[in-house]
Amino acid sequence: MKKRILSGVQPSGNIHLGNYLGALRNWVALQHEYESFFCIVNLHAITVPQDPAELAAKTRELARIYLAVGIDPKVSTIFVQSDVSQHAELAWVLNCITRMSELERMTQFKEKARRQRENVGVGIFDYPVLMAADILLYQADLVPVGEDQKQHLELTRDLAERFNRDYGETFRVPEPFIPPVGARIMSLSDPTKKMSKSDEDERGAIGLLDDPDTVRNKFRRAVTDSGMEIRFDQRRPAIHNLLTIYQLLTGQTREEIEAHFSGRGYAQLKSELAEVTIEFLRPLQERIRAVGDDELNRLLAEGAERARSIAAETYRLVKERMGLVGAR
Ligand code: AQP
Repeated sequence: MKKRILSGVQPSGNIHLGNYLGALRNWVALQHEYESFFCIVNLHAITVPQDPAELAAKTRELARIYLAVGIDPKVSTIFVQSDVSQHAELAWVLNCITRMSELERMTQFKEKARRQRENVGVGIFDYPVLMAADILLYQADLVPVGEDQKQHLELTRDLAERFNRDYGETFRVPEPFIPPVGARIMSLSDPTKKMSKSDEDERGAIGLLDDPDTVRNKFRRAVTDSGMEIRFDQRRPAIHNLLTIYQLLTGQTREEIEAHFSGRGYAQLKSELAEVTIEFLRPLQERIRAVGDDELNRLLAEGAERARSIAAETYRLVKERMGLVGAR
């Protein structure tokens, strides 16, 4: 039997190169080796306020992006989280075995709470528990994510182990899969922060749907470090970030890239990187536009049905283990 993977992206804003290089790209590579479930995590997206019409549109846009980057619905299951009610149900159960102190420690919560300061939603606080439910429902062996999700994965493992210990063997304990390169693509306007959909400064992220002029402008205005040399050097995070994006999009080795840019300036790097990115995005955007509405509806309905069958079986077991029974 193939091992299983599960991962997801929130339909909360413009999907960017960080999401692609840190997550989606690896899903495509892994899907033939693993039985794969790729979720559009709209229940996670509503942990911050969303415009309903926009959320619905972004959910469908993200499904198109999954298909366009190369997720093959013949081998992978693509579905929308809110189509499978067991995600929210299992999250409640897991809430009851999670400690406040565990969630208070989460870096993402602390960062988002700091940005929102007043009226921080309970949903943001509880986000990692819902994520644990997403993963454990499918008995995933592996969870391909960017570096930022590592801490959440550790909590998922702890909750699975705790439940198994207290109620009997129920969940598979998943491992994170974090790519060796690209796990943390940084903001173009502040290379100390990760590239993020929710960044107020839109210049920090290259959206997968950005047009060529926008891409050129964003790279042109990207922050650089002091110094002149174009080398992969962790101590110069801005250039390191630009070079990492270049490396992942061209498939060239670091040595080839350093040799290519030897004696050239930052402006050259930025303009070549912009063109490489535009050439990568052009066919991707065409494929996104080519996915028809009917095709999308059919795929999402099939995906939800397949996901539901597995989620229902796990949740039935959870209820049995916990004594959650009613009429027989
Ligand atoms: N900058 C990044 N570099 C590498 N991987 C990244 N991921 C996100 N940002 C980077 C990975 O993308 C997947 C989906 O992320 P998400 O939508 O669930 O939310 P996120 O991690 O919180 O990403 P954003 O873009 O920062 O969204 P907002 O601003 O809405 O919170 C995950 O696997 C993540 O690791």
